[in-house]
Amino acid sequence: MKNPSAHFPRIPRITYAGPGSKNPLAFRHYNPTEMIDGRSLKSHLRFSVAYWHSFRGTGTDPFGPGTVQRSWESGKDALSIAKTRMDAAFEFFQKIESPFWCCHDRDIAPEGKTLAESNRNLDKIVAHAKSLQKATGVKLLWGTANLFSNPRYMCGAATNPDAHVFAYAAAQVKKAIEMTKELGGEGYVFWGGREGYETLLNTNLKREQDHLAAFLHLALDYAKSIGFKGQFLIEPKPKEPTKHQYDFDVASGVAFLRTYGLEKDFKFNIETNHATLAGHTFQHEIEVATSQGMLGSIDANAGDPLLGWDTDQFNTDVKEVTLAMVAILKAGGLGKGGINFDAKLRRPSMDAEDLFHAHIGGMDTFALGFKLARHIIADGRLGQFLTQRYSSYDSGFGREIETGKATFKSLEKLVLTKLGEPKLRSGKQEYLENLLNTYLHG
Ligand code: XUL
Ligand code: CO
Repeated sequence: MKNPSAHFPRIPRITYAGPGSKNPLAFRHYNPTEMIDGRSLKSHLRFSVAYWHSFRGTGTDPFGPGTVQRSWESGKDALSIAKTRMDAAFEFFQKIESPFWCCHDRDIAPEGKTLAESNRNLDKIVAHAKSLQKATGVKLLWGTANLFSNPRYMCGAATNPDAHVFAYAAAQVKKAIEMTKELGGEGYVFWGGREGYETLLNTNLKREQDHLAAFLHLALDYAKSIGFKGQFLIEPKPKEPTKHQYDFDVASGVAFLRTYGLEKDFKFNIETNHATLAGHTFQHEIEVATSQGMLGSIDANAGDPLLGWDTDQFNTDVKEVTLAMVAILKAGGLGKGGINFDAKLRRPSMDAEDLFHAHIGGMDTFALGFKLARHIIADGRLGQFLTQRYSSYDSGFGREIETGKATFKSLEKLVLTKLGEPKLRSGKQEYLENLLNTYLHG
């Protein structure tokens, strides 16, 4: 990069100033170099910036055009703008201390008139991204393909009733996997895009699901054939843009992957606002994934409880994030996944500086949640309560139930001859909620 301050000249590199700081452009909880269990906080949390929201988001909504004005969005043609935009993005990644970024193919390079032209554009920008990655040390967390914006995908990509569209999507994903490999991506994400339906009057649900599975098998085969070692990830979402998305939530995703023999090769990228749209908590979706050993990565954001759509806000809810971090840490952390801010600024937040406030808030919230979660686990009272609550399964007939030795007959005999009526035991929810508050607020 020629001039590291070319695009955000008034904003310094964000540094850690501690919880007492009143500086709005400093971290209060995220100290990237703080060592915890022999590793830096930066390497525990593996933050990532989402290119599509932070560098392609314009502030448009269904009622009006974009509001943001970015100094780098000018140039002689789409490719040179794409390059300057990427310079700005890497300046941002460095200044905000994000070790990773994520992108769709079409976020970074303009789509051409033909697939061949789109591929050539992508090659040029990928080469630029590669040199910026090398110069800055910022890495690609995961790559993906945009299979939802272009009108050709209006009725789905892999689930399109027209095999021609399936073939086009296959060609696009082939290239997107190559892009991800070239940039050293740690993973490759499949968010369902428009893989769903509006009405069953025009939809063969079984064939569409079969086609989606066939597509994922083809993607896996191709990735293996070119030696791409990154983790494949499914990102469930119940609705929006389609009324019913096939990857509804983690539980239905597990069933889908197992049905089609894909469960060993895929994990989940769990997004907070997708969880809440499905009627679950973020923690619930993480626990369903970890219970299957299938937690892959996190798309960090938040919805608005008063709205029913994907608002993709930066998450500043310490309680929600702490509970999610407890679930993540109990499962051994994020491994090669990370915490990707799949979140966008509100439409009136049109200043470039707002990008910094948003990410500082998200990063601080996750750093604080991480620290609180470690404290909760180390303190042990919540864990002990759970252990105690299930202890009747640790020995005797409870153990026999868990190990498959009990039968309906043996259990009936026990109840009739020995156990009688079970004693009621409190679930202690109010006590536990108070305990959680003491961790969060003292
Ligand atoms: C859409 C969404 C996507 C995926 C990547 O709701 O979350 O941005 O994360 O395609
Ligand atoms: Co997402």
